[in-house]
Amino acid sequence: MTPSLPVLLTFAACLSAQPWQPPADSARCPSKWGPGDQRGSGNLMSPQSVLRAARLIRTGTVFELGQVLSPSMPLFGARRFELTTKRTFRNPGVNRRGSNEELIYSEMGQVGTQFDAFSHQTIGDTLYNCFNLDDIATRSGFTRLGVENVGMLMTRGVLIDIAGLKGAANLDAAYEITPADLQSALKRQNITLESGDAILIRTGWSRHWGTDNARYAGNSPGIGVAAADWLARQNPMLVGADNASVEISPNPEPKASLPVHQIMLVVNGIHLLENLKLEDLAAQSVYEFAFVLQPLKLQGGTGSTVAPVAIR
Ligand code: UVW
Repeated sequence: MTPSLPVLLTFAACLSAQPWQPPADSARCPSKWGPGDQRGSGNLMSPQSVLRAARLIRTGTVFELGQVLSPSMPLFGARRFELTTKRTFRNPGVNRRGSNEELIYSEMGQVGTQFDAFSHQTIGDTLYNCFNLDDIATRSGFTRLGVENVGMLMTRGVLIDIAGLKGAANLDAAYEITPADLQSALKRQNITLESGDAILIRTGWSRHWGTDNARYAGNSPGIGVAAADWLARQNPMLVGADNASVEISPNPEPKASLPVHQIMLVVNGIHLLENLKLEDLAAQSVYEFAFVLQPLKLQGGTGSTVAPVAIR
């Protein structure tokens, strides 16, 4: 018996409702940047990307996109941040020079506004470009894909204001940003994406940072699998957002754990940037700017706390 159209459609709907499955290693490696490549989307950094960004600087206005690091910021899982001031000594010289410093106990790779390197996430036992976890992970850092390989990034930045599109202070916690949302927001802002952009997505969720940390660190809106696939096809230098994980969390598919992390970092070699401050850019309708970021040179680190800037 030939199945009816509704039966076929239901079957198709069931298929599309399957949780995202990572591609086989053979389907994603070597990466488009070649066997052994460790830089992924960082390869889009070039003198041309710097000049392209510099041409967007018109007024010299700087927007700081990084959150302040403190023990009272939202922290995920067992992550922590402690800063102990060391009032060290008063020097014996006639000029009475005193000296102060601090000891920080933290995961400097994964707190605050944070940049994810490719050693941060795996699909099973392999990472970006199919480096094997056991081959590159040591007790004192990763021998490949460490954040020290990234270096300075400067490129055209684009804000995609989804909260603005929806006329909301922030998206609802369970809101999954779709490709249609991204496209509608870009159209509303009269802007198009270009290869090599730093794409920053505003959900409005950062308004809970420091005011309601439990809410900030709980369920949060963000891009879903379809939007991540669409963004990856735009060939960005990085994708960031004003929430904890860039993606919707938890994923609407309960069997999927942060699939966008794998789509971006592992499958496509695209860096993620989390916990951004985007309110000032949105308030002033600054949608295109020079974007500058340099991760800490933590040898073998999985990421870096950062203080990126937008300049227009
Ligand atoms: C989250 O903790 C949500 O993401 P990441 O591990 O990238 O910080």
